[in-house]
Amino acid sequence: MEYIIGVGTNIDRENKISFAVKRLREEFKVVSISSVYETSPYGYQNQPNFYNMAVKIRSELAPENLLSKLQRIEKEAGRERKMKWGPRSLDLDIILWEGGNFRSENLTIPHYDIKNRVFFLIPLLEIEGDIELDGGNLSHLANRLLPYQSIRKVDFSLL
Ligand code: A4P
Ligand code: MG
Repeated sequence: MEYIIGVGTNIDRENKISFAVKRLREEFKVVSISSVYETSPYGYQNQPNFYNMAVKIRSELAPENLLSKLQRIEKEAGRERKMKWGPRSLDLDIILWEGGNFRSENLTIPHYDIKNRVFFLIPLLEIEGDIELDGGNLSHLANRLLPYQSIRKVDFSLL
């Protein structure tokens, strides 16, 4: 199964983004990776800018099992769950998967807020092209938000 993972960090972000890509490469077959983007905080505003990117992986794991594995990687990166929408060392979200819709008590795919977050839409557009989501295609959804959420590509090389 192919999955698109959203990677986000705003604490020690250069190291955490490199760590995330390294660990995803160790655990899964990485099919493609987006650029790294610097983004303004969404939700709670009084916190540092984020680095965000998307990574497409292939895995035999079912969605719930993949989520557990991603949460282990977040933990390795020192993630503590303190505050909703607050600063985080590493957040790994499942944005989309090949299987269409998935819903359980602790997991919803596509990500519940995908349409409102430029930091998901733009990296996704880079990897998948201008695909259609429920509600419009990626470029249409992103263009609507770009006046309010800033995003810029970072010159950051992932070895
Ligand atoms: N969960 C449900 N669906 C999913 C999914 N598709 N992928 C559940 C991953 N997890 C999913 O997430 C809470 C629970 O969501 C998980 O235990 C899982 O069972 P969390 O990461 O533990 O907690 P959180 O991140 O503090 O809360 P929340 O509501 O998920 O926050 P968000 O939505 O992740 O927002 N601004 C910028 N620019 N860039 C960012 O990356 N991130 C956030 C965090 C806020 N603002 C941001 C960014
Ligand atoms: Mg999360």
